[in-house]
Amino acid sequence: MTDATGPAPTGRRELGVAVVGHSFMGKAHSHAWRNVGAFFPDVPPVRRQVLVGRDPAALKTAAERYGWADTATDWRDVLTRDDVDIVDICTPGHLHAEIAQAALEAGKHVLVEKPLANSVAEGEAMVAAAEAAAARGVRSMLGFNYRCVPALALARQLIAEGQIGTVRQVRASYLQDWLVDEAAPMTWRLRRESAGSGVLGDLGSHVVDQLHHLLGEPVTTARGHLRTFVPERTGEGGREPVTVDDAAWATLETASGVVASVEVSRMATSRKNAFRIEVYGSTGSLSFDLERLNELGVDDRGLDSAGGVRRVLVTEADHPWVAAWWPPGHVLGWDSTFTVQAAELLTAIAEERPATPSFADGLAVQRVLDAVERSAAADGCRVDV
Ligand code: SOE
Repeated sequence: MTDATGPAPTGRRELGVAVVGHSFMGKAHSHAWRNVGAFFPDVPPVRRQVLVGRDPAALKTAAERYGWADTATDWRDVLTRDDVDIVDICTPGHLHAEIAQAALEAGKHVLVEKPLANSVAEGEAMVAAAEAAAARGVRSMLGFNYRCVPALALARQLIAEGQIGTVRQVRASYLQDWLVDEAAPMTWRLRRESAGSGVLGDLGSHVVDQLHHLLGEPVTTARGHLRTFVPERTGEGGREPVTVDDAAWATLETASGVVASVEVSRMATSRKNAFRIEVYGSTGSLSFDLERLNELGVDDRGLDSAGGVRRVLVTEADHPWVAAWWPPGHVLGWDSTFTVQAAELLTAIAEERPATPSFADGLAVQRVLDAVERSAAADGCRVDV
C-alpha cells in the first residue's frame, strides 16, 4: 500500500512492477523483471503487474510475450494502483521528467532509463523530486546498466586499490553503425524534441557515467565537437530534418587532472555495440570492450615487469555478482546487466537505503553532456562543466 507519506515497509512482500514502454528497453527490462528472482533469490519477489503502451494491439502482444498480468494505455493509471510499487520508465527521453516526478510524488519507487533527462533543467527537477521522495522512503535509480558488468566493476575495484598507479589518461569510445545507411528511417532518437540529443546523450551518457564511476571523481571541463552526417531522413510524414548529432567527440578533464578522449557515433561502419574504455595509470593499465564483456585487459605488474596486458576472464565466483550466475567460464550476456540492475534496486528498497546510480549521478552526467554541447557551439573551446 503506498500513499502520500510513502510506501509500507517492504521486507519480503511481493512488489508490483509497472514498465512504461515496450520497445527495445521495455523488452530488456521485462526480461530482467522475469529473471531477477531466479538469480537473486534474496531480493523481494516481484510481480510483472502492468505494461504501459499507447497502441492497444502492440501492447497486448508485448504483454503476452513478456508475461505481464495487465496493461494500461495511460501511464497515469498506474500511479493510483495499490498493486504497483515500482514504476520503471523505458520511454523516449522527453517523457522521463514528467513520469518520474509524478510517480515519486505518488509514492512509487522509480527506475528510469538513461540519460536522465533531455536537459539539465529537467534533470534538476527530477533530482529535487527524488530527494523529497527519499525523505518518505521512496527509492529512485537511473539505468546506467553498464555499472552492472562484472568486468567494469572489477576495473573500478582495481583502480580504487591503486593497482595501476595514478590514472593519467583514458580513451573511451562507444561506436555503433545502425544509422550509417542514409535510407535508415527517421525515429524518435533523431528528433531533439523527443531525444534531447543524439548519440551524445544515448551512448555518450554511458561513457561519461563510466568515467565518473571508474575514476570516482567528476569531469570538470570539456571540449566538444558534434557532427550530423545525414541531415534529413524519411519519416512517416515524409522527409524530416535530423535535429541531433550522429557523432560526437570530446576531450574531458577531471578534478584531479585526468584527461579523457571520448568518441561516440552511430555511423561507425562495422561497429555494432562497441563500447571500449582504456584506463592508463602510472604503473599499469586496464582495457574493456563491451563486445567481449566477460574479459578485462589488465596490466598491473608494474613498470619493471615485461608482463604486458593479461586477459582476465571475469567469471570467477569472487568477481562482482558472478556467484549469482554460473560456474567459471560460463560467460554472461549483455542482458544480464539489466537483471543485476533490477536486483540492485530491489535490494535498496528492501534495505530501505538509496539506490545507485542515483538521479544525482544522472544529473552529473547531464551537466557534462551540456558542457560538450556548449563547447561545440563555441567552436570547441574549453568550457567548465
Ligand atoms: C543499454 O545497454 C544500451 O547501451 C542502450 O542504452 C543503447 O541505447 C543501445 O543502443 C545499446 O544498449
